[in-house]
Amino acid sequence: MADLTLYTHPQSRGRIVRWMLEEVGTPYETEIVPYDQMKSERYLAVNPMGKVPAIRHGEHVVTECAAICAYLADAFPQAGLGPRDDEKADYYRWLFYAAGPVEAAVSNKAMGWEPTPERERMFGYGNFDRVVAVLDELFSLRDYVCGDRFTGADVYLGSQIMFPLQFGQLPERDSLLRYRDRLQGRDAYKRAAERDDEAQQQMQPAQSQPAQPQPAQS
Ligand SMILES: N[C@@H](CCC(=O)N[C@@H](CS)C(=O)NCC(=O)O)C(=O)O
Repeated sequence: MADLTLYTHPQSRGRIVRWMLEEVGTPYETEIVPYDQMKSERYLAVNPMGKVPAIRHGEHVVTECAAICAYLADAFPQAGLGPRDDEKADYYRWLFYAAGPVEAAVSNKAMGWEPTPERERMFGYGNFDRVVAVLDELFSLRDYVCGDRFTGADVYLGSQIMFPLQFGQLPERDSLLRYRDRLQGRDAYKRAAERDDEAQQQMQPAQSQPAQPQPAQS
């Protein structure tokens, strides 16, 4: 029995962590948590937020996709997914940028809401267009978060770009499409997607529920 368990749902951000686990290449078990059981006492004991994904590694539980990606890169250094010393600045900078400003900007916009120009200064992301422009410039100048080498930060930032592109929540800038294509060409990405697609097919319709924010209807 592996001492690493992924708690996930195939229609969720759990896909990010599945991809990271496939990049790491270590054995793990999967426990699918249906949406109607995420607030069960049993699962709240794993993640008191009642959300997936989470991992259990030995005695440790880690939640939050970005933290899980960083944790796995550290815990399995042989996979080479953590930053070298000269990559740390970019790695941490853009990992946290993805988990904070990018996620907030995209999800607020997808819900049909943006701060007014007078209130932008109160929001960590300022405004959606600026976040897009920063990402566009970043990937116009480099192939991966840390330059020319793929790391765990690409699993997370890449996912924060790929999911919104898929749902029409980010503009299709050439730089972002090229980055997406590089990431989606990876064997580990394809393996992870196959496993989640299979898990999805095996679920009863009642257990399956899209978790992506849907654009507000006007
Ligand atoms: N900040 C968390 C977000 C996790 C999250 O919102 N997961 C959604 C699925 S994508 C969920 O579990 N929703 C179920 C619920 O809130 O009841 C992370 O990055 O892991």
